[in-house]
Amino acid sequence: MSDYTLFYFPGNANIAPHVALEEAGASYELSLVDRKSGGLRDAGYLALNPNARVPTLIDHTLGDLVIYEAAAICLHINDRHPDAGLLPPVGTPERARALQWLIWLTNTLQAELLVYHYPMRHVTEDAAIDTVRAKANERLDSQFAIVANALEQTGAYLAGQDYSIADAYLTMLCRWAGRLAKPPRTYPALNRLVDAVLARPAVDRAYQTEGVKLPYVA
Ligand SMILES: N[C@@H](CCC(=O)N[C@@H](CS)C(=O)NCC(=O)O)C(=O)O
Repeated sequence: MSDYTLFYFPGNANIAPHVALEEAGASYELSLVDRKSGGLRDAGYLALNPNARVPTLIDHTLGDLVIYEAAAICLHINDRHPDAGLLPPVGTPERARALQWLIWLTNTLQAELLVYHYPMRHVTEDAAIDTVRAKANERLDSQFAIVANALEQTGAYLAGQDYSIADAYLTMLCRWAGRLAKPPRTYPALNRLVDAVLARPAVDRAYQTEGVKLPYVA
């Protein structure tokens, strides 16, 4: 049996944890949760993740520990594979930056992208959908500008000169934002980062296995 099972749907929030598993050279298997046929609300899946969201990870090396939240899964994989280079060393400025960005990505940029993609969940009248999406788009524009500006300051990657799992997380979110009026790749710093992340063999393997089509990020 593999050490981990990752529940996923192609291109969803699982792709950063999937990259983490690949970078770590971990022994894992994937389990498709078919969103289109109600898989997220299947009783068996809800017992693992009552949020009815992907991803969920089972860590078979820890008594079948079940863990959800994509960023938490990335951190957990880093803890289990400390030599995989997923995060800078503990106690360094680079580590602090990587953590800051990983948390910001999940609780700010990702949350806003969900409003943008699911505006209907935030209205009582369909007539308000366009306004909700437009306001989300405005906030996303300023958030992508913030992270692009930070990348200009820190160098190649979010934590500094070296890649971390936060960069794979950002790349996942850039992909979800490809249809914004001002797509992430229009910022030179984001364009460079996305290219650098996608050139990593571990990233390519994760995207290909999930069947996410090239060029991955528009
Ligand atoms: N905070 C969660 C969010 C996960 C999430 O929203 N996943 C989406 C796919 S990208 C999902 O399962 N959506 C199902 C739905 O919204 O009904 C995480 O980061 O793991």
